[in-house]
Amino acid sequence: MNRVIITNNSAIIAVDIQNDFCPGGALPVPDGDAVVYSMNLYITKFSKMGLPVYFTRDWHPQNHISFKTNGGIWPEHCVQETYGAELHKKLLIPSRAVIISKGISPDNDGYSGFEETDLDKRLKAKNIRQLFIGGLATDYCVKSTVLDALHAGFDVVFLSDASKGVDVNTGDSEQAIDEMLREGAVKVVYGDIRWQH
Ligand code: VGL
Ligand code: ZN
Repeated sequence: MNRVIITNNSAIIAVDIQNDFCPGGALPVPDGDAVVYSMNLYITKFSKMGLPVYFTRDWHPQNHISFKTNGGIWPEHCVQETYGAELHKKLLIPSRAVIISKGISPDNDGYSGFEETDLDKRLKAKNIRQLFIGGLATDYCVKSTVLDALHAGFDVVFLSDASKGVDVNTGDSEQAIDEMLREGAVKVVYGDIRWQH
């Protein structure tokens, strides 16, 4: 078990918990909506402790490179201003939360919340040093966001009970988790965390 301590320099990032990544959506993660319940537990705690809460959302233009119609590997998903791009309606969004849109430029995958966004700048401005990261999908956007966070020098806690993967190939999520841990992330479930204050 990994015991993890929250500090005043901690923040949470809920990655891409959007309709298109949930059952019935354009690029559904199996059981994707099951992360909402656990993520809400984390969000509630962070919010009550006055710690910053960030959401990322995949926010693609119609001509995005990742779409099959444009030569990519994915069905059209999370097109800006569509229902599929909306955050899941049961997700708790504190009024002070910040939503980071990513994957906006047509020719970048935009898997990571740090890619062509001001996320790093915002976190550094708030003196954040430890990031709790989970959401959809473990093997794509969560992984990329975690790895970029580690490379940017943050301590990273991967929220395994608030994340699910696409698993295009069997074992992709497990491999993604191995890679995140190898690079220095710590993996937890809700019960591992010591909530001080
Ligand atoms: C994602 C595939 C394509 C993700 C986004 O959020 O993990 N996966 N775009
Ligand atoms: Zn995408």
